[in-house]
Amino acid sequence: MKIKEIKVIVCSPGRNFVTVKVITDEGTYGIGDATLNGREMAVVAYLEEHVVPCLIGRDPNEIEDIWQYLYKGVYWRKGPITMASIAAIDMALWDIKGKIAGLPVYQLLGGKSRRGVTLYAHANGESINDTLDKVQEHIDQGFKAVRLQSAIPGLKVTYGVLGDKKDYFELQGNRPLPPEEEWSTQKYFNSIVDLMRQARARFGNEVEFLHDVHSRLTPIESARLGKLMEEFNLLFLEDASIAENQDSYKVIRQHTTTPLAIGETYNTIWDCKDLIQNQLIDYIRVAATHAGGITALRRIADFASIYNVKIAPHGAPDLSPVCFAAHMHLNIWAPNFGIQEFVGFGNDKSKEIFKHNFTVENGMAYMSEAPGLGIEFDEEAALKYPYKRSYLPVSRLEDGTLWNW
Ligand code: CS2
Ligand code: MG
Repeated sequence: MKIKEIKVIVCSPGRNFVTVKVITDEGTYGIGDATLNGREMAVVAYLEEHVVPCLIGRDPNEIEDIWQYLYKGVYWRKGPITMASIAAIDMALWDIKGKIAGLPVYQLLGGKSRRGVTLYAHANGESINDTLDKVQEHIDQGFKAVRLQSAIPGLKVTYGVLGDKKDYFELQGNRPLPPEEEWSTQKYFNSIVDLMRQARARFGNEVEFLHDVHSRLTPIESARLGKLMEEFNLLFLEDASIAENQDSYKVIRQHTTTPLAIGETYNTIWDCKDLIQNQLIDYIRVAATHAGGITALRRIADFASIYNVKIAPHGAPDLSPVCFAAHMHLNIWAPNFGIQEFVGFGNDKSKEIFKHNFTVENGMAYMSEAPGLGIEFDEEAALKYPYKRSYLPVSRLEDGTLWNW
């Protein structure tokens, strides 16, 4: 069997998604996600100009060799563009291998380690009450874990809450430019403890709470937040400080026992190694799409399991349903699976394009037993929703200083 053709298809059913379709000379095909929010077309060019030409004619069964070929062969290793490109090819090759074997990919990874995949939902609110009402909605749907993000009094918009805007396209206005948001650590500290205190008062200790700091605090501020959060018994505090400065987690760890999660912007095992090896984090949140696919995430999961660090893959709305499918196979297999972020299966347009049999019930997701990744991509439907340039926001302190979004 040989790779005959590779298509790179961009669509925008609500968010921009980049999907790769690898087609073999025997007609079997596989799909993969290459979506890098805000830089989609750079990945498309990387794939079309550089990756596709050197894979035509290769044997799709050689997943590991093709992974090494694209990772080591490029010489300029790592980085979000390279790793999203490798990831999409990798997912598609696992999809093909599962279809050839007539087995779901998780069976090729070693089978199920659990009945279902525990999910956490998002409660994003314009006020503390609004956020807690959203928590109630998720509890009513059976979720056992909810991430809480609330508007910060005195700041117009902040991560997770868009004010009166329905999405990032609307937030950035007609001429797409990165929307500018304000940040104040003091205003944040004035509201975050209240949010968690009121949440525990209303819901008790049965439901797990999570919170995403989104890398906005300095190391010592993160340490202080971690301490303040201890009484609220969070499942984890995410991206407490900037991801590049891994030493900051030594500072945070010294001051608090609040569990720490990081990894959504990491692209390789090298980004995670020291944090895992030195027991500075408790959950690794790398996404298959951004860290080199199923082959890479399996390696990171295995490495993390040695240190009792669990995987909690990133699952934001700007990762496509194909990435979610890949995560489901890794999550149902990984002995050290922790929890999966879940924001729904997208809008009707997205469901028209991406078809699958994964189900969600009582806050748990259940596998599709279809061969391969268990998700189909409707190219014709995708063509109805063309790409729209969009940017992620930037954040400025009140004095105008550019800060971490
Ligand atoms: C966030 C993401 O879900 C999360 O944990 O950090 O929503 C993140 O902001 C986006 O994926 C950026 O594109
Ligand atoms: Mg996050």
